[in-house]
Amino acid sequence: MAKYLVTGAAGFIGSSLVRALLERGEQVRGIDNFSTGRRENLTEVLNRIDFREADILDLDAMHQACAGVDYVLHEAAIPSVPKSVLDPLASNRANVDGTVNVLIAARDAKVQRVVYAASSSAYGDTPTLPKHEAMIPNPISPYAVAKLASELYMVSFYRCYGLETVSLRYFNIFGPRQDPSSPYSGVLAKFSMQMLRGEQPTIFGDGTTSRDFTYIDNAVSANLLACTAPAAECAGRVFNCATGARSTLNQTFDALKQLTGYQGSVKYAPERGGDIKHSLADIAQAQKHLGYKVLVNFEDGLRRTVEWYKNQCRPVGA
Ligand code: UD2
Repeated sequence: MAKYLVTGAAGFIGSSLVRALLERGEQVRGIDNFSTGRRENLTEVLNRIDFREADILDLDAMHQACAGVDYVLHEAAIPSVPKSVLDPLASNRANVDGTVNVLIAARDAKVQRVVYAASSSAYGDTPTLPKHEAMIPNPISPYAVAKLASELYMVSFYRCYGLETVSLRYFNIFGPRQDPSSPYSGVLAKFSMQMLRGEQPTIFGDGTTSRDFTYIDNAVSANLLACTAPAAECAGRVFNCATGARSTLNQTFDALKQLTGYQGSVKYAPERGGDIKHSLADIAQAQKHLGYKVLVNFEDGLRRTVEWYKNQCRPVGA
């Protein structure tokens, strides 16, 4: 039994990792400052983990959190491209300074490996598809820059201190427990909930924007593989975490219409500043070096996600 620290444990991805680790019988410590994470995400597992309310910007708290830990899964962040465009300093603090704190604490505690939630936004708007890890990053938004900077810190800590690090460039992860309620929420969470409630969703742009939407189970599996893969295969490296397929926003709206029973139309609004037009991953490196496989495709993932939100909408006892 190994000891894992999940940062951002009350977030959508963090809380999914916590559950998967508990299912495998691992020992889990979680930290969150509830800036974007929610206590409800941990409700039924809270008494099975060592949870601490802490901020990754608090280095002392990070030193305490890393003590005795084998693996750190670093998910804590302020995710959102538009939020970072509005407040680049806050994005930089959480997404860069916070990461450096986690790395320092992990190094000092002699943690075996740190796996980092990097982002596909690092690729930026390069015309080449699919995006592969050897491409030169070309980030657009402050969020993308911060995520890329943290990725480089991961590599640096491996090179300078021998701390094993693996960065997983997440491509639009979605699924149960993703918060649908904020204007900055991921598009699939937002649309699912809006359409189930009969509210009209808004597509920014003409709807031809495409994403390699990746169901949460694939990201969870990539994290677990990144912990156990031999260091020679993955330490100090970056891998795409995706499905290798993409859907446009228009296609996604149509699929959600079927699944939610929404009868209305969609509204179109101007594109969001900082957005990338197309995103699609080459997943060959993760397959080769981590043994990664796509466990759940987009269609099945979307079905499971809508089912989950339907249950959330249902009145208690219904
Ligand atoms: C970026 C990253 C993703 C992750 C995420 C964290 C890319 C390609 N992906 O996701 O991997 O790091 O940031 O936040 O950079 N949209 C609408 N209507 C809405 C909401 C969104 O049309 O109500 C559009 C939005 O303008 C964008 C697309 O949907 O074109 C996806 O937006 P998102 O916020 O779900 O995720 P994105 O791509 O910024």
